[in-house]
Amino acid sequence: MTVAAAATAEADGGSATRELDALVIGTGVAGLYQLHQLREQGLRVRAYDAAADVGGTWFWNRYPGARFDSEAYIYQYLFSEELYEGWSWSQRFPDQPEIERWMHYVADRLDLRRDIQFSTTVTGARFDEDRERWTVITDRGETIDTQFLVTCAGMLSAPLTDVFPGQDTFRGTVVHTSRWPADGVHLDGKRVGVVGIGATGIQVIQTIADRVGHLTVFARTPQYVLPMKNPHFGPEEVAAYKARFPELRETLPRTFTGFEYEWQHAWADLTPEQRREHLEDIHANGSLKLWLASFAEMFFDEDVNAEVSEFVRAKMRERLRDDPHLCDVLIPADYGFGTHRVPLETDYLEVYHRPNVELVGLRDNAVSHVVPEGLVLADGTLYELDVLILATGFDAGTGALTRIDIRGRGGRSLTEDWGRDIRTTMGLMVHGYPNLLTTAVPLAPSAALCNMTTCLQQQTEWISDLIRHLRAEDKTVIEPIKETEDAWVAHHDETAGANLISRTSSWYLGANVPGKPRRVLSYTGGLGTYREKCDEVAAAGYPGFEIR
Ligand code: NA7
Repeated sequence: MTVAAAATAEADGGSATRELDALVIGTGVAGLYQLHQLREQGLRVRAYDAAADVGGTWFWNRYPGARFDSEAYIYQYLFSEELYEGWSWSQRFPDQPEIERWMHYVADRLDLRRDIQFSTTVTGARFDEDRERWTVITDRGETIDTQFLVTCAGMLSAPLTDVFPGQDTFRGTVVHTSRWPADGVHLDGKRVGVVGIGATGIQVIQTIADRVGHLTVFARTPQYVLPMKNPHFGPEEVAAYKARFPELRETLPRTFTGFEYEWQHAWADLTPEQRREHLEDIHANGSLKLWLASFAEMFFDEDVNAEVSEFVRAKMRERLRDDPHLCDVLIPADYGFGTHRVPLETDYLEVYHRPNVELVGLRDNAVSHVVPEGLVLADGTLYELDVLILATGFDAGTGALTRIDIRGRGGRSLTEDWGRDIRTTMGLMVHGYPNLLTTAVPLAPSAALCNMTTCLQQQTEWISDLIRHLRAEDKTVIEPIKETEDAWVAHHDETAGANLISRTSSWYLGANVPGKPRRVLSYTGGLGTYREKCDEVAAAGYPGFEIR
């Protein structure tokens, strides 16, 4: 059916092509706000989500122990004091059910649901060069004709679920953490295996250890961890953080990582004793501050990094009671602290002292395959299990979009393009894909290294301003020219190359997905700088972008 015929069919009440000014993919933190902003501009806009309700990450990740590593009072929308005031958090780092309730509150307060279609996966999108519009299709067989395609699909929403051969032969339950069923998985008294000790695995392990019969943790790369301090918030604490709204709204968007803290001291300005004292203070803070705001030099200077790494290792060794096996498997020795995601935890290391918990190191003996009875390692050892939990991570940054068949000018495929080389213009657009506007994709801070609400607000606001500008100028199409993208990629790579993050193999570089082109996914120049650069482009009328 042609687009015109489809429009007629719609008028007749039959199968239809819906016409929009903007289609938003996703209704998590970014998608909800993007929908709100574009609707406020008077656009015909509609959001689509594969999930049955709003929340994005916080819809999908309902595994036991899922919670914030960002303080609740900064993981917030800052555009409306009324919205901020209307919700009170019960804890500094609340858990998934509370976060999901907050996202429902946002959707209800802003009356967003009437423009959202749930349980619908966008499967393809093609830019029609004659009409200069996108044709989008969904798994429900719908076709949508839209001027702008705005992706708010999340940076960690393409789970790596098919990890081991034979998974489908397993007699028990196998579940990826981000596909945890809403009605739960029966774990009490069971023999449970967890593969993965990233931020997710850690939260699961520390939460279920005392419920299960026997827990086997399969750990490959050791992981630095920091203890979380998670006090409950009563009326006084809530009033205190709410009073900070004007300050937070002013400062957060200009910080390096979108968190409320910034570096206070230069390494060289302190004596060894003062450095130690400072690290101890920050460690006691029980947040990500030790990672994101102890010493900036930690990210650039190997000697400084080595000292901070040793500080964290010593803390871990002590809690592991210097047990040689536990220390060997759990404490990193060959990469520096902070050079990939640092998780917060609560009594996680202590879990390994429990009699019902067994730690299996995979570095020299990888998982081979799954059989009906359980998991088999390379040396043939079988671990019999009732439940196998895969905390095996995501195809980060790109996966959410490369799993959609997105075709730009000349029928070029984003999946193929990013399969060769991951490139974007400021993480907001891609050369060759006019009117495709992206959030939480590579080459912006929101691809990993940021408090997501802060970063995603900035990106969705930039996109809204861009669309407002085009409409005011009576223009309909925008695309970054190749040279603009080349320059951004070069700047990104230069910035990343100076950072020790670029030397640690992790999902921050796409290293966890076989065949994925390597590039530091996140822009490492800091959110404040990134924001300035984005604002400069907008203020100058989008030089380096072809507009017509
Ligand atoms: P991560 O951080 O990617 O962690 C995945 C874990 O799974 C990690 O320990 C991996 O070990 C392990 N893994 C993955 N594949 C395998 C195989 N084949 N064998 C053994 N172990 C494996 O994902 P998370 O979900 O924990 O966290 C992602 C982000 O979500 C997190 O940073 C927060 O921002 C929220 P490896 O390190 O590859 O050796």
